[in-house]
Amino acid sequence: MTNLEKAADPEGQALWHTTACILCSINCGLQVRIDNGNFLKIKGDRNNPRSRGYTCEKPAGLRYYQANRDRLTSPLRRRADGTFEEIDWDTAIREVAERLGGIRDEHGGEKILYYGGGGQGNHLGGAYSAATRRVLGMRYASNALAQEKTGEFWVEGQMFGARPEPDFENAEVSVFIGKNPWHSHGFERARVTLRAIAKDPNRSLIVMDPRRTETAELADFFFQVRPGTDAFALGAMLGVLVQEGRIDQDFMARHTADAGPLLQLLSEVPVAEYCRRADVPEDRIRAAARRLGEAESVAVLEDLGIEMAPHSTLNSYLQKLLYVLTGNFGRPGTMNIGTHLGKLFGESKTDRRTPVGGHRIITGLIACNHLADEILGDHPDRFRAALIESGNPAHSLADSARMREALDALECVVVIDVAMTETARRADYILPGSSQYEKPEATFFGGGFPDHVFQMRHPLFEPAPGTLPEPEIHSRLVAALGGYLYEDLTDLRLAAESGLPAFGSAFSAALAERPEWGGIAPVLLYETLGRSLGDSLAPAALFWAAAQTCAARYPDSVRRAGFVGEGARLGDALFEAIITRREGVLITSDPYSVSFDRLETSEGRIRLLIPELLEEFSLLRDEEPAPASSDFPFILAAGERRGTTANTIFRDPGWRKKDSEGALRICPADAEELGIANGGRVRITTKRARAEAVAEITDTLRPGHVTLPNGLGLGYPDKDGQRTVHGVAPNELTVSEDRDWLAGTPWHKHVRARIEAL
Ligand SMILES: Nc1nc2c(c(=O)[nH]1)N[C@H]1C(S)=C(S)[C@@H](COP(=O)(O)OP(=O)(O)OC[C@H]3O[C@@H](n4cnc5c(=O)[nH]c(N)nc54)[C@H](O)[C@@H]3O)O[C@H]1N2
Ligand SMILES: Nc1nc2c(c(=O)[nH]1)N[C@H]1C(S)=C(S)[C@@H](COP(=O)(O)OP(=O)(O)OC[C@H]3O[C@@H](n4cnc5c(=O)[nH]c(N)nc54)[C@H](O)[C@@H]3O)O[C@H]1N2
Ligand code: SF4
Ligand SMILES: [Mo]
Repeated sequence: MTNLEKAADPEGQALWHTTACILCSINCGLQVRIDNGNFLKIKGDRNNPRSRGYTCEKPAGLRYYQANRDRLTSPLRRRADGTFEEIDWDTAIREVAERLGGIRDEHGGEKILYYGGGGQGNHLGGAYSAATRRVLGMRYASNALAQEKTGEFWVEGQMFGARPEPDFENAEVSVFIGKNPWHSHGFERARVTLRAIAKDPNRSLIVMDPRRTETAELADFFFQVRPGTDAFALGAMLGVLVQEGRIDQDFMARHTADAGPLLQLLSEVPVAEYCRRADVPEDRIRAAARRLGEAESVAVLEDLGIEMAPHSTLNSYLQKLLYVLTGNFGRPGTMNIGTHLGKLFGESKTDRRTPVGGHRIITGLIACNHLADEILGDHPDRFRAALIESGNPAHSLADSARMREALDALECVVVIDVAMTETARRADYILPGSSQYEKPEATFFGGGFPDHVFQMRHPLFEPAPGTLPEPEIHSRLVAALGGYLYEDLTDLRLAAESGLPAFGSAFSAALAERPEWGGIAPVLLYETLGRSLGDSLAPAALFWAAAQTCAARYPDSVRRAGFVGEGARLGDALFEAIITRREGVLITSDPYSVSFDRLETSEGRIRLLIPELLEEFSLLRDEEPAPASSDFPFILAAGERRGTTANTIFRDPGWRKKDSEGALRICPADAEELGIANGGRVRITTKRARAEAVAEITDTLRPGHVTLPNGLGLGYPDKDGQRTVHGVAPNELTVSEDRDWLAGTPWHKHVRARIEAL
């Protein structure tokens, strides 16, 4: 910096760049300083309208993501002996198009599975992949949402036809079930809001979790439930609400459809007995239910603790009944339905089934736990190939050994990733993406209600040599597969140079003339409007279509956010703001009452009766939670979120300064009985496999319950290229048949295990 520059900018503001964190779905705004292709300093961005300066401890380590020894720097092709050779991009695109195109021609494009599409910070690759999938005639997809949230999506589809989100900032009572927001977040500024709730005598926090988590420590009502028995605890709470006459009759009469059979069932719940089965005190369950019934506002969030456990989908249903029966919807501090810029998932209502097993496909996604069965074997409709993008199924899905076998059985596996993952190592072709800070990126996770903020991140660094942004990869693949000819795009390119209105008209006219272009619209936008933004911003082109759809669907909400214009001009204004306001843009603003208008059930009311789940609920009466077996006396929660985990986004173990091996947590009584010392080594045995870990003795756990962190067990090369695995890969221990009957969600929080001292 020259003295003149220093005088003009004494704080050195010009040295800071605006971006966001990619480590969880909240995507907090960041201010960063960079040097030499990597991060130098990182702090929260006070100008980000959503996170307002907040961060947790994790983004401080982002340099381990941006540069590490596992980053890919060239397209790779598998040799016959299983090793990889570098190839140039032209060869890679040509051969991938030939191989996948060949499988399409021989077996049909529907035999090629798409897996992934984005992680915690990147959803653009998935959005552009729609074009590649279309030219290849691919029909089936799956990703990590189909091993956690699809059960909840299905219930929401049945009840609301939409996805309500919690307003904890304003809630009088906040409820977390199988969710530890202190570490895992799930809503913005989680720790600030949790502390504010805990400090305020007029507000309450209710937590249901077998472990006394950091969140539970702040709770007014903490239910240290027996693992896997939430359906009983929630059923008991609902029973109290109905039996003590604490439901909101007026709300129900106005906004819900027939409730009769449900209320009948709940009136018969043996509350004391269900509390005993869940091992929670009846008087506290009654007190918490009364608190829910009386509160001005209640917001509820569930997560993996009940999704990845027995009665997964039923749990999601019961959780929603807590707030609907008490009328906590469509007001401040309750549950509300916001807007979307882009859709994260497909329709929940269509009844599609998987080709081999005939399993339900929810929101367009095949349950991850069914994937291996849809590949292995000789069923004529089995998958023959896979395109895997920004996902690591060989590590993150149940039963890693079987997942590896399934990947190896495919005729062709193509992986698009930034790193040499466990999945990439089994690919036939690996296409290296530029990192999430080397290209425009964004996520379509919920943006908040009543104010929805969207942030597009601008590239901070040049793409690492040898890498390409995913939109470029998809565009090249689509062109190689004959989806479009560059020379056919000249008119659209020229129109883009004359401004958005001209481009909009030309683009609609082009689609009307060539309907087959509709399916590959993302890459056409990229090659035309995108190129007019400059090559480094080209991937942002898709936001123009997203902005148009958003403005057409929610014109009043977009106007309330301050945008003006009629028709397509409103969408253009939104697009301009998205690509220029780096700290994030308020894209829609709503009155709370709009939630009622956004119910998309056929009746326009909240539907309370879900026959499949009512039946499962009634069967609980005869279900005694399975006792511990002598072979496997423990319940292992395989995959706990900690301050030292961030899915598999950090592969470099150097990131983890504490808990570097990812300890097995166990309570003092169990440790003593087994002769396990704090920091000592233990063996974990499940019906699937064995693993070794260090033990951490903690009184936060119940006897019989142990936990292992998620995101560990990744291979990483040392300086000499020797690959070692750090910590336990949780899914070596799990099996895919332990899953929910309806949505196929794995029971990762409920793995029967034996623990021994070593
Ligand atoms: N630090 C960090 N944050 C993350 C992530 C990360 O890797 N690291 N990953 C992100 C992702 S992808 C997700 S999906 C979310 C997940 O976020 P969470 O679901 O909050 O994370 P978990 O720790 O897996 O599980 C939550 C809680 O479930 C409890 N639990 C286990 N068994 C049961 C049970 O039978 N009943 C009940 N009621 N609770 C039970 C556990 O004790 C744990 O406290 O986190 C996101 N945020
Ligand atoms: N046993 C057990 N298993 C679990 C869980 C558990 O609690 N227990 N949690 C589950 C949950 S909730 C989730 S969400 C999954 C997460 O597991 P995955 O869906 O496999 O996702 P991530 O670890 O988030 O990382 C996805 C991939 O994106 C890659 N990547 C990063 N940036 C880019 C980019 O810019 N472009 C491309 N193309 N790739 C990129 C990373 O290298 C990584 O391979 O794990 C699940 N697995
Ligand atoms: S809460 Fe999530 S997005 Fe925010 S800083 Fe932490 S990991 Fe990053
Ligand atoms: Mo997740």
